[in-house]
Formats: sequence, C-alpha cells, structure tokens
Amino acid sequence: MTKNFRAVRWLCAIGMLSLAFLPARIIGQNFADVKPSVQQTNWQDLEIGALFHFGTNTFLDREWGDGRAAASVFNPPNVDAEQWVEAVKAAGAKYVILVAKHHDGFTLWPSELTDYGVKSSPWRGGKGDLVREVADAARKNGLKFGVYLSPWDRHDPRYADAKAYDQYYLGQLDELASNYGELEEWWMDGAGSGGHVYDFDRIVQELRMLQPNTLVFSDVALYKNSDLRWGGNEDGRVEYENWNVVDRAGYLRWRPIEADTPLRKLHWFWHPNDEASLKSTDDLVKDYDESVGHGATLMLGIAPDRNGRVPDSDVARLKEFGEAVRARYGKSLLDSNEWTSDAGYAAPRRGESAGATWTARDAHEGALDVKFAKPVTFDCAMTMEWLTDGQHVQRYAIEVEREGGQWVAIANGEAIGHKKIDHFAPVTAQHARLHLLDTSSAAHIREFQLYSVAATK
Ligand code: FUL
Repeated sequence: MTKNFRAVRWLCAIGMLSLAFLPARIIGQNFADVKPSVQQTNWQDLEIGALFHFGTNTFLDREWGDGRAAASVFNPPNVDAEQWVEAVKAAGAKYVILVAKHHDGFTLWPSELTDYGVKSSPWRGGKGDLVREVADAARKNGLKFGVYLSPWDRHDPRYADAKAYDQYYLGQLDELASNYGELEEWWMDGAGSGGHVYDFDRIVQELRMLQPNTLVFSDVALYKNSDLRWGGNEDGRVEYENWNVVDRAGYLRWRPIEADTPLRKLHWFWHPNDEASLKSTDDLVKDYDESVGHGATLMLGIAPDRNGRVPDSDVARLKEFGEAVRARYGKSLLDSNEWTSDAGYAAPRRGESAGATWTARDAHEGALDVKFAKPVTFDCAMTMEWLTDGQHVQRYAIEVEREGGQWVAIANGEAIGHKKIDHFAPVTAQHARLHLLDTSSAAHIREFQLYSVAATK
C-alpha cells in the first residue's frame, strides 16, 4: 500500500466518522428533497376514512370516561359491524379505524392483560371481540382497517408508573398488531397525556417489527417520528397552505395530514337526543373541500348507538354526503367535452399515478393548458400533484385566456400536494390553464380538472 493511498483512506474514514456525528439538519436536509414512502402515497390516495367510537361512554352519555364505569354497562343488543362499514363506504370511505381502547381503558377485544373490557361484559356472553368483527367487516367490503389504542388510560393502575404502563401498552399493542391482520394505521391520540412520559421509540419499534407497513398517526408534539399528523383542530378542515413536509426541531419528515371531525358536531360518542348535532350535507361537503381539497385526508368520526348500530339519520347523511361529492367531482368538464392541450397534457387516467403525469418542461415554471372545442362555463378546478418525487409546486394560478390572447388569473394558491380544489366565480372560456409560477424542481401534475359545481346543484 502506498503512503498516498493510506493517507486518502484515513481522510475518507475521518470524513465518514464526522458525518455520522453531525445532526441531520447540518447535513442539509431540504424540504424539497424529502419524499414520501409508498405506504404514505397509497394512504393519501384513500382520501376518506372513518373512526368508530363505541364503548362504555355510549351507554353513559359521556365523551371521556373516567375508567370507573362497570364493565356490565356495555351490553349492546344488536352490534352489526357490517352495517357500520356499509354506512361509511357509502360516504366514500376507503378505510376504517376502530377505537379499540379509549381513555377509559375499556378494551373492545378480549385482552389477556386486563379484565376491564368486553370479556367482563354481558355482550355476547363475555365472548365477543369487536376488533375482530370490525376488521372482518371492513375487509369483506374492501376497506382497509386500523386501530386506535389510547395512550392515556384512566382505568389501569399501571398508568401511574410510566415504565410499567409502557410494558402494558406494548403488550396490548402486541395483541392488536399480531392477531387482526394487516393494519393500515395506528392512531395515537394525544389527549390527556400531558405530563406522562411514554417510551414512544420502543412502542413504534415494536409496531414496526410486527406491522412494518402500518402508518402511525399522532400529534406532532406527541411523537416526533410518526408518519401522519394531526392538523391541529377537530373541524375536518385545513385552513392554511398544506405542505406535506414538516420540521420538528430540525428534523424533516413527510407527514401528511389526517383532518379528523365527528359526524355529530363535537361528539365522538353517541348521545341521546343529539340529532341536532348531526352535520348537514353542506357542512360535510365543505369539510371535504377543505380537507381532501386542501391535500389532506378526511377522517369522519362515527358513533354507533346503544343498540350497536349507526343511527338511521347518520346512515342517510353519510349516503347524501357521498352522493354530493360524486355529483360534484365524479365527472369533470374534461370528461364531457372535447379538448386538446398545447402543452401536451394527455387525458387524465383517474387513479393512475406515474404513467399519467404531466411534467413541466422548465424546472421552476410551467403551464398545462386545456383548449375546449367550444366555450365552457366552470367555477371550480381540481389539481393533483404526483408526490412520489416530493411536493414541488410552491405558487400557481388558474388562468383563462381572454380575447387578444391575454391570460387572466381566476384563482391563486401556493401548495397543491395530493389534491387542491379551488372554487371561484363562474367563468366562461375556451382556453384555461394551470400556471405553475414557482416550483422547487420540475413539478409533476397528476390531474388537472375543471368543473361546474353550480350546474350540479
Ligand atoms: C381526541 C379524544 O380526546 C376524543 O375523545 C376523540 O377520541 C378524538 C378522536 O381524539 O383527542
């Protein structure tokens, strides 16, 4: 070995070592370089999910149980998980999550680690397993399944001892992650946990070992490394520019938003005489526009009643909501009119990703146009970014061409991400375009559609 070669080897080794000790932020992570996992993009495609809350609270007119309710209060006569799943499927949900244990600590599956749960209740003679019933019903209907296991537990005495409780939580996680097939999502609720220290790294490591593809949802403040994030409210709306990459103390990560909201305003559990809180179809469509239409996923909270069924009024509302979304966005003006594109935008093939994308020629700017055979009137645009390569659009306008060839903006925005829905005053034009004004690298557009929402009312 020559002297020079040895010196180069040493320099390389020192270089590698010092890199290994540099914090990630100094290595230079850049928002535009952070890309999603395939599990995350597949999840973003689901767009609508449902979260079922059902337990002792259902029978006691409560939102937060204190963990002292007798297990015997849980006795629904007609639990019908298929009816729950069919109800949310009609709303367009593609996945469901069951609250397997809420803050009251009552388990809806026969956990071997506690007696406080369905196995001590009269329901199905103490032999019931609601996690199994909902998982089976979801899969039978082609929906994905996930679970919510509350970290905050107001019943179990182990909660007072952080280490003992971690062990308990891990044991329950093992049961849920080992016995109910593939889990789409693991919901880690932040409520009530203030001051309690959890060993989240261990919890998530355990989950990854048993369920490598499960996406962990949590509040950014609760667990820094999860895959999905809470949007900061329970209104089902994202009222700001939605960037998928977030920074938590210098640590960048792709964490799309799941925007949760209960179907009955402010109520996650069922309550008697509560019909007035059922959200209207208009409210729900607005939630959709401001969650899915702002690049997030909409998570609707559903509360089965004491009978064990989703109430008829909720079933009807979910159906109306699903129909309203399909009426608005099921068919676009590009589907029902002849058009061409100077930019070479091809007819979008819905549901496809890579194959159907249009990529701007310029690295930081571009325009994707649609030229109709005759003038059309529209009041809404829907744009989707192909995210596999990252989120790159930072500023854009929807524009129409006026006589004399002048382009006029009718909507402006910054982030597009998974999906962006823009509403504007009706405009009649023959030539429209999505004008990308600023992108961090060549942006990929998966879909650009125009609609007349007024015409669907
Ligand atoms: C919150 C909880 O406190 C509510 O009871 C509900 O479970 C909601 C989905 O998350 O943090």
